[in-house]
This record gives sequence, structure tokens and C-alpha cells, in this order.
Amino acid sequence: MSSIGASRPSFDLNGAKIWKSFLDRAAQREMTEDIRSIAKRAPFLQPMTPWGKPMTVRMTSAGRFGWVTDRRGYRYEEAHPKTGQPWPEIPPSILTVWKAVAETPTPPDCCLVNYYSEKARMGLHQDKDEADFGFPVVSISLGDPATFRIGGSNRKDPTQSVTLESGDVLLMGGEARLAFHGIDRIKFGGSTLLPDGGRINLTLRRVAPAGV
Ligand code: MD3
Ligand code: FE
Repeated sequence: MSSIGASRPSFDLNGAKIWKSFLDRAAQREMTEDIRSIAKRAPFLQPMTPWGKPMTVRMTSAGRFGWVTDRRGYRYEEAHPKTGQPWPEIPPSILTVWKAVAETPTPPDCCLVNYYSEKARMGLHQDKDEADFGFPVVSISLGDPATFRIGGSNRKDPTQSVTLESGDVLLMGGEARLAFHGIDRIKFGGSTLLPDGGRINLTLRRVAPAGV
């Protein structure tokens, strides 16, 4: 039996609520299997930034919308850019986490799946391609630990860092929803969850307005 935890966050970092070990090991394994199924139908992509630099993170998505980037810019799309098929549905194992922490009856319509190998990182950015910033973003970490950095809503605001580990859940809502954030480095091989190492991060988002 897998289990998920605690209604009260472990701590708050610049408005981000963080639950340590929200998912136990069985729940992490179940979710990893569900992500393998997603990636079979919607293979991981190497996204290209609009300015022509390939991203170091590999990405795919589930749900109505997937986040994509290429020379034409950042956007959400309803089909996988290589297969032309709709994205797979968001599995119940993942939806359960949104229901437990997001404090809204509106379901997410995007689950972005990020894969970090040894040298991958994600520069400081805001997530603001969604219609309604009243909805939170929920992040789930699986596999190797990562150094997560978060600041304020201005790029120059001071930042704080924390290690995100396998099974941790993070909620970005309210003021923190437009905070700059990024991943500085992965502690490759720091977890035994993924046999080949690396880190998976899931972000659950509401892209369309409520009721659409
Ligand atoms: C703070 N992902 O996919 S998750 C992203 O670990 C992204 O892969 C990182 O940033 C990762 O956009 C960080 C934590 C997170 C996610 C969304 C946020 C933090 C956030 C949205 C607003 C503010
Ligand atoms: Fe982000």
C-alpha cells in the first residue's frame, strides 16, 4: 500500500509551501511507473529556447496541454510536437497530490514532466503562460536531490535555496505564484529510485481559465 502525507506543510520558503517526504517510497515507485507509461506515448523532447540554445532538461507532458518551446517561442500545445497526438491523460496517482494540496475544486489541465540528467539545470525564471495566476502550481520531485532556488517577483530580489528530495511536494500559490525560481544543480546518484539516476520533476498547472 502506498501512502501520501500530511495536510500541513513541513515549512515555508519565500511563500513556497514544502512538504518533505509527502510520498512514501511505494507511492514514488507507482508514480515513476505511471511516468514511464506517459513517456512511451509522448516521448521526452529536448526543447529549444526561442534564441536557439537547447535546454539541458528533457520534457514531456500529460493532460490537455503540454508546455513546449522552439524557435517560435514558449507556449502550451494540445498535441505532442513530434507525434502530433494528444498528450496522455494525467494519471490518478498524480492528480491525487493536486487534490490533497491545491485547495481548489478546479483540476489541473497540464502535468509538465521534466527530466534532469547529471549536468542538467534550469535557469531562474517565472511561470506566467497560464491564464489565471489564482491557481497554484504543484511540484513533485522524484529521484536524485536537487538544489532549488527561489526569489521574489522581481528578478533582482534576494533568493533562498533548499534541497528538494524524492517524494517532496511543493505548492506555489498566492504571492509566491510569480516568484522567480530555478534548479542550480542535481546531486547525481543521490537517490536509488531511478535505476539510471537523474531527477524527475512534475509540475501540475491550470493553463485554461476555470470552467473551460
Ligand atoms: C515557483 N521546474 O517546470 S519545480 C518548471 O524542479 C520548473 O523542474 C523546476 O520551474 C523543477 O517551470 C522547479 C518548483 C516550482 C514549479 C513551479 C513554480 C516552483 C515554482 C511556479 C511558480 C513559482
Ligand atoms: Fe518554473
